[in-house]
Amino acid sequence: MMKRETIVAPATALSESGIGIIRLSGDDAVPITGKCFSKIKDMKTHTIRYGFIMDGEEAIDEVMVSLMKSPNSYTREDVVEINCHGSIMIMNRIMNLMIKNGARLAEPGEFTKKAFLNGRIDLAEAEAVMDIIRSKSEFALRTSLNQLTGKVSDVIRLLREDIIYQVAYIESALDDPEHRSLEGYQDILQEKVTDILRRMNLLIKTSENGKILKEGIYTVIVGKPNVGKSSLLNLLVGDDRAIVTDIAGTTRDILEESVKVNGVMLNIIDTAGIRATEDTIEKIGVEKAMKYALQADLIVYVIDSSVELDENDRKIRELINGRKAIVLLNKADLDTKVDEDDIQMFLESGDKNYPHVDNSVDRPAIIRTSAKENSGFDQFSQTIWDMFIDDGINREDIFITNLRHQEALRNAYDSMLLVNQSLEAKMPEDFYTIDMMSAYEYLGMITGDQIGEDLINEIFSKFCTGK
Ligand SMILES: Nc1nc2c(ncn2[C@@H]2O[C@H](COP(=O)(O)OP(=O)(O)OP(=O)(O)O)[C@@H](O)[C@H]2O)c(=O)[nH]1
Ligand SMILES: [Mg+2]
Repeated sequence: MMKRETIVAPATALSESGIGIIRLSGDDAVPITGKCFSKIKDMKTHTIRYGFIMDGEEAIDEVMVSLMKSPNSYTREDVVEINCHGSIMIMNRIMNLMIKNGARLAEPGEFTKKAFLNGRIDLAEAEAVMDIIRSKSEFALRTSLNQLTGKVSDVIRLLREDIIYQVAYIESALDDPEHRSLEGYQDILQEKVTDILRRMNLLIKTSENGKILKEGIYTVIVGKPNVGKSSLLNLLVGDDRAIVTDIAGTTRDILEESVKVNGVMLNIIDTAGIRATEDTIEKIGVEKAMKYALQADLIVYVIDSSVELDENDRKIRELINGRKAIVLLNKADLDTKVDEDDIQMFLESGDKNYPHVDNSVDRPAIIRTSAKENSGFDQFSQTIWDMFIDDGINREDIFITNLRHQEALRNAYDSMLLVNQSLEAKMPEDFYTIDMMSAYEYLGMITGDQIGEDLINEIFSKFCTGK
């Protein structure tokens, strides 16, 4: 077998702290460490020893060294971890010493890449390592842990097995028509394909919900000046976060806050009121508001129901056309000049002017609110839940939250849809084995069973060094 290069990197952040850990992995991890810590030569695997790292005669630091011999280590290679003092200078000196003794500085993610290449974990599990390090919420952490322990991979492997079994059956029947018949097989296959599509669809659904639960909904509040946008933000945050005055054009820049509404995180952005203006600063604010709205998952369009709609509202209508949106008829405590029907008509007439309406997006919900009297917001939060969280999804499900996995899953699903079409059109068998194979391959990209070296390198380069 080829000798596996020994790599070294700090496994903890290079910053002042109680301890710092330097990690080595490779066939020469023990002899390289041995040049500055001779005790390692008679250490047993999975033990830890106290001593000094020596640069010739000079002691560099007082350390604890642990040894994990191949194959029972993170990378499946010999792994040495040096627990030194968490000083940037000491860590750098030890690293330099290791490099002088024959180790190479690890690339970002290289330890985990070795674990993958040496077959200890699959790609989805490797990627979970990075997600765990970066997870920012409990939900994100649990999802990543599920992925690390192979739950995602198990589901994907089962799908792959089911697909390849059918392909193998068809191919063998085509090869050996005397002994195997495909008669009546299309019906059986149709059933299988329907089942596979259903399982994939559920995964895709959870992945959409997973993104929302993990990262929150990017929500942008838009509306004309003085309608109560900042009041809404303050109400949701439960604090006087934004300045609220009766002067139109109070908010000029964007303001970002995270709030939990009905268990769902909203990353909510308050913007400058949208109107035609000559004021330079306000103009920039309006442009920013439009730009943010274009990137939002959800647009909350606030209207002052005590004031007639005008030209500026038409501008905003363009903005929400075909997007996920909620219209709030705010200031419901005042005399009503615009009601639900007016809004409905207003939005519909907008559709005519813009025939390219995306029909997959529902008409915006219209809700009466009063930020002053705190009314209508229960309905608002319920609407958000209904819009974004699918029924039948619960938090214990397997969530595919990695974007790369989601894409592969969608591609696999599309390929299986083609199989479904061929079946319905009663095409000959060898027709759809091609599409089944491509679904099989797409799924294999998730676990790394079917993936090119370039992509592997790209995935691991996003890791931090030392992991
Ligand atoms: N009566 C009543 N007044 C409200 C309500 N919501 C907000 N206001 C008042 O309307 C005025 C404008 O509120 P803001 O929250 O600053 O409005 P905005 O949309 O952020 O305004 P700009 O930042 O200028 O675009 C303030 O005087 C609020 O107190 C409401 O539901 N009812
Ligand atoms: Mg404001």
